[in-house]
Amino acid sequence: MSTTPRRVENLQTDKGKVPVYATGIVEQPWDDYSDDDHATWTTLYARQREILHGRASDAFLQAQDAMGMTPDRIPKFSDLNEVLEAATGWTLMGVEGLLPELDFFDHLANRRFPVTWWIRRPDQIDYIEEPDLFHDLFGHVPLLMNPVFGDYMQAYGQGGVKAHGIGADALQNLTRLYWYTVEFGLIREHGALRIYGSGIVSSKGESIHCLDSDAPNRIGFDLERIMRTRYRIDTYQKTYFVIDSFEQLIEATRPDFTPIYARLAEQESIPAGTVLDGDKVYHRGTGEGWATDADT
Ligand code: HBI
Ligand code: FE
Repeated sequence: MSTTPRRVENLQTDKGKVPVYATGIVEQPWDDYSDDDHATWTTLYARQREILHGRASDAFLQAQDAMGMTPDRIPKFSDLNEVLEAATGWTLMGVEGLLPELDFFDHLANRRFPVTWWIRRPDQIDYIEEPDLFHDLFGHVPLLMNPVFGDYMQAYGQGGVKAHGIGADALQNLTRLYWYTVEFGLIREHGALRIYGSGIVSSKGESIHCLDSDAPNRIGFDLERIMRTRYRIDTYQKTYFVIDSFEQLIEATRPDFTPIYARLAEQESIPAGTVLDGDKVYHRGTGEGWATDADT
C-alpha cells in the first residue's frame, strides 16, 4: 500500500464542519487500493462469512447484508454512509489508525465511527496487531445499523468523554466494558451462544475458539463485574461475557457511572481467568493453554 492519503482539512458534514483532529482524518483513497488490497478483503470476507455461519449472531449477519457489504471489492465509505446514515444516523470516516481516547470517544458521542483507511498486507492475512480496515469495517461497522446497538455505541462515547474527565481508573473500567462487549462479546440467541464482538468476528481463530474450545469461561453479563475484570491483548480471551440482548447493554449504560466508578475504586481488579461465586456460569473453562503472565 503506497498511498499517502490526502488529509481532509475540514471534514464537511451535514452537521457542519467537523474540526480535524491532529490524529489524521483522511478521505478513503479508494481509487488507490491495489489488486492485492481488494484480494485481501475478498479472501478475509469470504473466509469469515463461511466460519461465522451458525456462529455469529443473526443481528450481525443481517446488518452486514443490509449494508450491501460483499466480498467483491473493498466497500466505499461513501456508499456505506448513504445506507448507514439513513438507518441510524451513524457515519464512517477514514482515519490513520488508533486515535487518542478522547478523540475516539468524541467521535462515537457524535455518531461518527473512525475506520482505518488501509488494509493489512497479504502476509498479515491471519493476524495483525493493530486494527486495520478489515477489523473496523467488517467487524465494527455492521452493528451500527442496529438501532439499539447504535445507541449503545453513542452512549459509550458519551460515557468515555465523561470518564476522561474523571480519571484513569474510570477510563480503565470503561475500557474493560468496551473490551468485553463491543470487541469480544457473546450474545444468547435462540437459546445458543452467538458472537457479536468485532475483535472475534474479524479473527478466524477466535471465531472458532470462543464457542468451540473448553478452555475459556463463558459467563453472564454483569456490568460492574466486567468493569473489574482484567483482559488479554495478546492472546484469545480467557473469559467471554454473554448478554441476553442489546437492550440489556443499553439498559446497563443508562445510569450515571460516577457512583459506580467510586464503588469500583474500592474493589480489587479480577484476573481475566477467574470465576466468582456470584457468576452466572454458562461454561467454566479448563484454562488449557492460558498465558500465565499478567493480564492487562
Ligand atoms: N481509535 N480508531 C480507533 N479505533 C478504536 O477502536 C479505538 C481507538 N482509540 C482508543 C480505543 N479504541 C480504545 O482505547 C477504546 O477503549 C477507547
Ligand atoms: Fe476494534
